[in-house]
Amino acid sequence: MRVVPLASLPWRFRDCSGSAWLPATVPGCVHTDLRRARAIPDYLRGTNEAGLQWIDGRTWEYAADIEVGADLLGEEVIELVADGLDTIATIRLNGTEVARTENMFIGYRWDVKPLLRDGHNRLSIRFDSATRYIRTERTGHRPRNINDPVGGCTIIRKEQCQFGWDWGPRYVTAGIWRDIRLEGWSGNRLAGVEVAQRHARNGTVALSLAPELARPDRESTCRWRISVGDSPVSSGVGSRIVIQRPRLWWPSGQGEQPLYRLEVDVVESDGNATGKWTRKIGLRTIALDRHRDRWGESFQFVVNGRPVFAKGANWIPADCFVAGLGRASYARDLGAAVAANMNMVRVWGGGIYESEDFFDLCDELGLLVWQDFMFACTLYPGDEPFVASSRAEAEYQVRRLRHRASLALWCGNNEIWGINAHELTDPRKARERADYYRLFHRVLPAVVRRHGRGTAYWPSSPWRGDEDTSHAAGGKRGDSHYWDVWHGRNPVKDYEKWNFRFASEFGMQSYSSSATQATFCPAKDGNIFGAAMETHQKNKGGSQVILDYVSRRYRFPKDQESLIYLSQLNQVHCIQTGVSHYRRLMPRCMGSLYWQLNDCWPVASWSSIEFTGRWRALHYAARRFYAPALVSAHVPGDEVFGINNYRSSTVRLVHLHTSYDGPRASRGVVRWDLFHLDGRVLLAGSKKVALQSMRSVRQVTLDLAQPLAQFGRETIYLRIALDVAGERVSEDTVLFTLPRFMDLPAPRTKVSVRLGAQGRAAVGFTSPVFQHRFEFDFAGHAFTCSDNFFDLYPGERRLVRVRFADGVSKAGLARSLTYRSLADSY
Ligand code: BMA
Repeated sequence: MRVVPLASLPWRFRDCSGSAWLPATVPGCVHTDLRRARAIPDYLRGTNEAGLQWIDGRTWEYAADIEVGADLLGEEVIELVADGLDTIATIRLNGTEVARTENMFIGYRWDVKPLLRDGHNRLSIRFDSATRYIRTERTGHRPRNINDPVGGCTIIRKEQCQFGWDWGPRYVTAGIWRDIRLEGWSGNRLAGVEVAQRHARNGTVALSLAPELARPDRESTCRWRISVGDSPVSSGVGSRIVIQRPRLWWPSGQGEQPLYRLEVDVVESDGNATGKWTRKIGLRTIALDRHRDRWGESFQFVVNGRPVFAKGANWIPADCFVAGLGRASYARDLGAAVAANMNMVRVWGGGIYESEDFFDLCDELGLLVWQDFMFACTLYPGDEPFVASSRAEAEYQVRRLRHRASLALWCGNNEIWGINAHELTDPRKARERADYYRLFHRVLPAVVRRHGRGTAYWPSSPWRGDEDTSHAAGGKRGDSHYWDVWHGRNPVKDYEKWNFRFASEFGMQSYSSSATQATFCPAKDGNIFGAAMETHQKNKGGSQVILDYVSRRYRFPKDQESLIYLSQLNQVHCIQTGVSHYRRLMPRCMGSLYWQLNDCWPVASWSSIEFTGRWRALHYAARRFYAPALVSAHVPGDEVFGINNYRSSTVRLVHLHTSYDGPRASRGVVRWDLFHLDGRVLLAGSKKVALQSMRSVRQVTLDLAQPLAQFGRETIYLRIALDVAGERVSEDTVLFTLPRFMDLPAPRTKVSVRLGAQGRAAVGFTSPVFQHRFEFDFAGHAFTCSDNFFDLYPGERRLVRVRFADGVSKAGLARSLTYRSLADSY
């Protein structure tokens, strides 16, 4: 096969309503090209979003000149291959129309040999306005809009969150968003190889190879070679490979992630070579196990026969412009996910089917992928062309991703049933219901069954296997989204009311750090309630909700910087409450994926990693609450506010639980120390505990009625810890009232800095008094660190390992170091 790459050509683009040609980038899109040409202001900055909405109303044309020689023209077939066109595209070669497309998620291939000339050729792709398309097509489909502020995004097969979401801007873009090339071949072309794995009881793994040829009805033979790392494993001829002592692929935390490199050459009986197919595969089985049990029906991922508690978060597109995102764009946040002890990400259905780079990283890192099909929230049309396009998209994507070691599940959509159940069960909406069932219960599962190599299909998230959307049903079966905290403004403790089998979404917003805000907003416009910051808060009333939750828990902050900090502490408190509860419920609950891991632009949102890569307090906390061995406290009582704001408390008992999901049983020691804020230890104890894999155990119950009565709940706190093999693996602080009612002592901190080689430093913090959620920063320096936003206990030095991206000096570090804890916020 002869491949002529086209992305690297000097492309140009223009506004068809009359502007001059400008240089373009492929893969790329109109917005980023306009910005590179300085034709528009920075789309991330301030309130600029509003002034850039004209772009999606125009028609854009991309063009390139292609030189073609006799070598290529000598091939029998020459195809133009486009892996992604966004979206309403008309493709012309030398002035003749090749095709029109309407689906961003399908890779296309057209025979263009008859149109190609020896020498100079001109390829042009015109992108019609997607917003105009929406207004003029499928005019009979006008569902209730959920996230798109203008409406109509479900009419088109295009990244849905481009139309605006409650964490992202509305930039409806256009362009050649993935690779484009010419492929010339003669005789036959190897399109792919379908590889089936059979794991036998005796531990061997048999692979069977089924080559897929562009001209299928011909005899062919596979020559294969398999290696792992740098070591060859075996090679041979035929369609069956038996691996005697396979090294199995495991999710992170359960074992290693060996990837076998499989190379297959397919040769036809007349000796014609059709091509080579190379993939890295993992030897593993992954099943979604739903068996009847005492609570209803399980919902758990079983990898190589072992049930695995899914720990992770939801993934949204890494950028509001997804064109051209590469490995580096993904490595940062997926690496951070694994660093926070996650083993699963859910690729949420309002974004894109992610690239090979994304899946390479998930395979290498051991991150299971719950993969939604790209349908979210609002009802979709059911006309024949729409369904056919959706089916073609599913076939393309399922075949593209089916060999991924990390691929754990195909899920039909995000929340469409959950949000629209009322309409879909209304007898007057029979057509909508029929359309919904057809797409998500027949068309998509049929594609997964046919091409998905055994990967499970689940119709929607959330879904309970029947139409019941109640929280109670989620305690029996299926997966659940829980938004009573945040959207419903319920008390945080309500997380503990429901015993979900699998929590696939729950979240709490916070503000991005000032450092991230400075990247899009000059300080003078940085007031959090001003226009620039509100442009970067996409949940209607989001700031009110943040303030509501912050004011329930913390004192009135002394400045905006402190409000941002408190918003992040509150986010930690909420998500930690949820996750610890779900982990305590194990094995009834077998998954916790909080909303959301990442951001697509700098914004106030539910993410634990800011757009700039900076970790919010939540991400440091995630590393702690997703640790393999966790100690957590369940406090059944609460602060109670009565008539006329009189306050009392029902707090008395504290249950200490261990939750353990390491692969091998272990032992540890649970410790607890009850402190007075003046530094005295009032009570201390420890207990040796057994840690069984995938088990949570209530290990200790403390009755603190006496010290609470004697000292008052505002002056004491409990430190809980879990040690394994003499090492502290988990630690937390239990407060007995809201932090705003505690008179925290004035913080005093001693700092030591030891600078090592290659930007590494060991920084020690000591405080004579308890400091809650101690945060440090080296302003102006990019760094990663072993911990942050932790508790400092009196007289105990906390050593943190810091790694700086650039060169630093000790004096420079001392100058840039800032720190604070809760008592500094008011
Ligand atoms: C969930 C998601 C998203 C949304 C988020 C926050 O339901 O599926 O649609 O961004 O809530 O509201």
